[in-house]
Amino acid sequence: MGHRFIPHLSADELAARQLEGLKWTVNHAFENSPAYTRKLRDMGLRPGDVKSLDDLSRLPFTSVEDLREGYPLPLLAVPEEQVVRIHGSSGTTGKRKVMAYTQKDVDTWKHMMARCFEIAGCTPLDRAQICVGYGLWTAGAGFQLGCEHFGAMALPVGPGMLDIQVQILTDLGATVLCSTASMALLMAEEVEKRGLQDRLKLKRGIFGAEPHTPKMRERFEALLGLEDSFDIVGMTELYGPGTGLECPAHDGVHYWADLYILEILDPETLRPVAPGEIGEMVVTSLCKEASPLIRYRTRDLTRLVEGECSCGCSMPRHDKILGRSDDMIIVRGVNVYPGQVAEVLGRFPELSSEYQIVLTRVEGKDYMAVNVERGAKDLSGNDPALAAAVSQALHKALLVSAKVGVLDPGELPRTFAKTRRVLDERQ
Ligand code: DLL
Repeated sequence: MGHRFIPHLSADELAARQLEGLKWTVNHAFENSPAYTRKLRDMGLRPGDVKSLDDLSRLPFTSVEDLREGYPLPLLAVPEEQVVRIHGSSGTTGKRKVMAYTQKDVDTWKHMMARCFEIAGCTPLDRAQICVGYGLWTAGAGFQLGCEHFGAMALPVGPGMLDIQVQILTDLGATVLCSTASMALLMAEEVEKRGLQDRLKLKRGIFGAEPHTPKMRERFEALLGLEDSFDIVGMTELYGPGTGLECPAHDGVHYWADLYILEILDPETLRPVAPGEIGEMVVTSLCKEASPLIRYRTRDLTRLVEGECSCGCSMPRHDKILGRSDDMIIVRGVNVYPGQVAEVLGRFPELSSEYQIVLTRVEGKDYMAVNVERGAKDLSGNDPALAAAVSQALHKALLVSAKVGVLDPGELPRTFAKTRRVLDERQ
C-alpha cells in the first residue's frame, strides 16, 4: 500500500539494511566513543568483526548504568560541534538520562514520527493538538517534528492548562489528540464535565508514554468521541516518542526495524526467549550518530507478534509494552507487577480505570493497600462487598493480601504526565 514515509521492505531487503546499519554503528562507536571502545575491546572485538546479523549476539550489552556513568553526555560518539540538541528523561529515579542529537539524528526522529502519523491514518488536513511536555522531555519536540514533517497542522498546547486545551479543541477543531494516556483521560473527563462533547471534531488519538488498560482507553475514546486511537511507544534513549505505533488493525505495535534492531531476551539469561514469549526489549540503533546504542537493555517487557499484519505495513510488530522489569515490587517476598493489579481490576465493570497501590511497613511487616474508584456515582451502595470481592480476586491472582479502598469517581489523583501507580512508603 502507498505509504509515503514507511518503506515497504521484503525480509531480505530489511536484513540487508540492518546488516549495513549494524556494521556502521559498531565501527562508528568503536572509532568515536571511548565508552564503547572500552566495552568492545573488553570483548575482544575490533571494527570489521561484524560480518553477519548473527554477530549481534557477540556484542556487549549497554545498560542504564552506562548512561549514568557517562553523565551528562553518555556514549557521545561525535565531536561537540556536531551536537545540535540534547533531551533528558524525567529522572524521577536516580540521575536524569541525557542524550545528544546531531542534525541527522533529529531528522531520523522526525521521519520516524511522521511514519506514526501516517500509520494512524492522518492526512495533511488534520489538526493535531499536542498536549505533552515541551522542553527537556522528548515528547513535545517529537510530536511537533513529526507532525510538521508529515504535513499536518500542529497545535502545540503542551500539557495541563485545561482551559486553554478546551478552547483550542473547540475553536480550532483539533482532529487528532497527541498525549500521554493519563492526559487523554484528564482531557476526556474535563470535556465531559463541561458538556463539550458535541463541539469536538476529534477523530483520532495518539497516546502513550505509559501503560494503559483497555478500560482507560475505552473511557477516553468514548468521552472524546474518537473513531480510533493508537498506542505510541518510545524512549529518550532511542530518539523519543515514535519508535513504533499500533496500527488500525490493533494487533501489536509496528516498529521501525530499518532504524533499530529489536531483540527480546530473557532478562536473567540474556538469551532470546522462545518466539512469542515475553522478555526484555534490547535495542541496537542502526544510524544514530551522537549517542549510538549497542544492545541497550531497556527494561521494558513485551513479546514479538509473528506473521504479517492485515494492515499491509511490512514492518514487524511487538505487543504493547506490558510493564518494566524494574516496576516489580516485592511484598512479603512475593513479586508483584502493577500491571497484574490493573488486570484484576479490569474484571470489575463497577470500577473506573484508575488505581493506586500503597505499600507500608509496620513492625517489620509489609502491607499493601489498593485504592480504586467506582466508575460512576450511581454505582455507590455496597462498597464493603465490592472491596471484599476485589480483595479476594487480587489475592487469588497475586497470592498477596491487599486492603482495598473504594473511592468516589475522580478521587484518585489525575495527572497530565505519567501516572504514578505505586506509592512505596516502606523506607
Ligand atoms: O516516554 C517517550 C514518549 C513520549 C513515548 C510520548 C510516547 C509518547 P521516556 O520518558 O524516556 O520517553 O520514557 C520511556 O516509558 O521505556 C517505557 O517504559 C515507557 N513507555 C513509553 N511509551 C509507552 C507505551 C517517553 N506506549 C519509557 N506503553 C519506556 C507503555 C511506555 N509504556
